[in-house]
Amino acid sequence: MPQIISLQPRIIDIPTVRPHKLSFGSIQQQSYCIVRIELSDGAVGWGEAATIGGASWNEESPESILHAVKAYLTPAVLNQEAGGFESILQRMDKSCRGNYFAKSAVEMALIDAVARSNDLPVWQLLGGKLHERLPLAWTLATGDVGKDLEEAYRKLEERRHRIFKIKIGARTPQEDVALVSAIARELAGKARFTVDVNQAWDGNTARRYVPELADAGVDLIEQPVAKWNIEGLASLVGMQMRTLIMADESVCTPQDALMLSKQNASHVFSLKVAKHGGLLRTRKVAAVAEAADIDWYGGTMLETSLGSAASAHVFSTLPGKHHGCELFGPQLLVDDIVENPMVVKDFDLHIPDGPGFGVTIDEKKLDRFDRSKQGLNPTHFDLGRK
Ligand code: MUC
Ligand code: MG
Repeated sequence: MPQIISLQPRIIDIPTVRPHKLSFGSIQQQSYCIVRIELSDGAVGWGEAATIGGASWNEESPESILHAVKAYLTPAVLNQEAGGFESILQRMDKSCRGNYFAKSAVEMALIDAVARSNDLPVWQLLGGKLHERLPLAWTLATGDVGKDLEEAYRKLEERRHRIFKIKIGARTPQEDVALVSAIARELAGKARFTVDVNQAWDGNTARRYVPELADAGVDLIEQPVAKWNIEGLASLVGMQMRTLIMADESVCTPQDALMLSKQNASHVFSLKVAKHGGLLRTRKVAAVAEAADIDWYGGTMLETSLGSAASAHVFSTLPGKHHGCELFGPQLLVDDIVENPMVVKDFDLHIPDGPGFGVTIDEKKLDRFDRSKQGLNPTHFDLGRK
């Protein structure tokens, strides 16, 4: 069995094609920590951890990820047997608590390398593919109804997306409900809608306005309240609306998943490789969902085609009821870091075959976007008016 002989992390920054507005601010660039792992048999694998708005989506940032990988995770994994995934996860946990995004980047690169070393697609290593394709959502987040509708019509026309997630929470709830209702009315019968509040509402606001979003025709409401507000989520589930309540920031570890299920606090979990700490732990959270009769949704941290392909591989192996995925990150970026992005056709994302994640890294692109070569762009994130 080959060993891990080198691990090289770097930060890259890629501008977005337009400002992307979330409840906590507006981004104009996405930042990634990219990890390259080399094995003693010559196989090379690539991993990625994406953050949104520096350290504002959760506690980790590109800089903290780079530091954790260099200072703690590299010494924990160097010279270890590459195929010992669980033992490597344990070693990373021993040397470094939390830091799930950082661990996910290392584990992703390792799994890619081992799959390539065995000439297998990653979905095969993970137990086999149940889905050849998944419905692919797009996020409307320009903050302007006219621009959102223009974008939605273009996506429908191109047959890329007919599920739209609308980012709300930065304006007043009344303004948000008006925006969502206007978009849903205009596109009625042509598309389905979800909204993501990214924790912006307190429980009373959510109980007041979630039913209005349900009346507007929204299928799924993602993280309306703070990540700690499990009782708030449970009270919304208890309202028995046709609209489903989805946890995102609240569900990171398998223990979070178990606690949410015990408290009847979610109909759906948004799964994300980074926040769960890797592909294997994504499967563990999905296993809790399956056991608790909770659906899953293939979430994104707006990864490049590398992280999106890794996510697509693990999502393709998951049983249980799902609501498609939102691995549209590469389309939001001015450029990509792979030579062969995943195929999007007839509103579905097609799961790539291998070897590894089935995408080939373009190292010239990595150099072009490398922060150490271009410097940090301080205007990339706007905290907004709140
Ligand atoms: C999130 O919280 O879900 C996913 C899509 C998008 O537009 O933002 C992200 C983060
Ligand atoms: Mg979310």
